[in-house]
Amino acid sequence: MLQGKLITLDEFTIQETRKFPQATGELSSLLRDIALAGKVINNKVRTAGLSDVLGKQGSSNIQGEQQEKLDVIADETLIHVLKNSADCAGIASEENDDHVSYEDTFSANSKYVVLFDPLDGSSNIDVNASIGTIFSIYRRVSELGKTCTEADFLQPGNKLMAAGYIIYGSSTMMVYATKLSVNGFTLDPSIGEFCLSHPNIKVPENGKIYSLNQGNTNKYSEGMKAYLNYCMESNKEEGRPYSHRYIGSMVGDLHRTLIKGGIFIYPADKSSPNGKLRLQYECNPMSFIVEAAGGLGHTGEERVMDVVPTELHQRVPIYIGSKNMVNKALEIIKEKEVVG
Ligand code: AHM
Ligand code: MG
Repeated sequence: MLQGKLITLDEFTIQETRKFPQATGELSSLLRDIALAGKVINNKVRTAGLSDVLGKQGSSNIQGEQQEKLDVIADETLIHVLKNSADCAGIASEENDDHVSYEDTFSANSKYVVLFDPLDGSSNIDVNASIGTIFSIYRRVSELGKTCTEADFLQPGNKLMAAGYIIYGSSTMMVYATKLSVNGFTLDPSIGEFCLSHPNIKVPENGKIYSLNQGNTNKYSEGMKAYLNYCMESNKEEGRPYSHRYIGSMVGDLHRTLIKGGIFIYPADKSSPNGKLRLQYECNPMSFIVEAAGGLGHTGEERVMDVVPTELHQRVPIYIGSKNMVNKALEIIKEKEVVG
């Protein structure tokens, strides 16, 4: 924690905005709205065991996955808060089939659209492990004054204006990135404000933790198996074997990676040729955050953020985290695939 004066998220974003005379403050105000939704969701998550919100909703999302009750509450909260925001033209959510264009005049004149995964890692809800909300903010490409269109939501990650996540862990934190920096704010429940606690986060270039679902090894490519062996191989100078840590919640696993360094992988495998994680709701925002902190996010073929999305719910393989670890993984996998 910083010693001395508390800086709230609002104060911080206002200070940042002042650095750019042409800035209108709309992005700061949108971040404030997302933080508000985060606080509402946090409240539901924190009391989930007490109220009747744990467990399955009994419906499925577009991907055919069962929705948890809290998934639905988080989704509705974000949609509602952003609809009332003066700075959001529309949203797209991992939980819904299509994007939603807000029809009112304020929204039609807003320059930004927001994409989100309302509650990532939701299989962890019932066991009280870290889960999170992931969000992305794009400047719309459709005509201002009209309702937004799907093209606004199908922009590559390299066009992101900002991205972030709110992690509901042992404390609640909001981490958000612009191209300039990544900053973390811890929710002080006594005053209900996110306060700057992790200024200018940089992901270490090297790390000693690998994070992936090792139970899927039999389905991995020969290249991935070779990389796993490398992680588990003994090499004193290089600090191997590495430790394996996997929560099964991308926000939790990547928050650790951001702070401590390491690599997080959700690769393609025999049953999921494009991996499991979604480009627009998980991989792009997380790559934007990690790269703004000095790390790397890659699909194995190209930078995640250079993939041109063709559909809202598309999936991509992902290798993300400390730059040197990601490059080493890609090198070993390529080598094996060329030889094999
Ligand atoms: P969700 O958005 O339905 O919660 O699924 C995404 C989650 C990620 O948080 C996590 O990294 C991954 O799924 C875990 O998948 P698996 O259980 O296959 O290892
Ligand atoms: Mg998710």
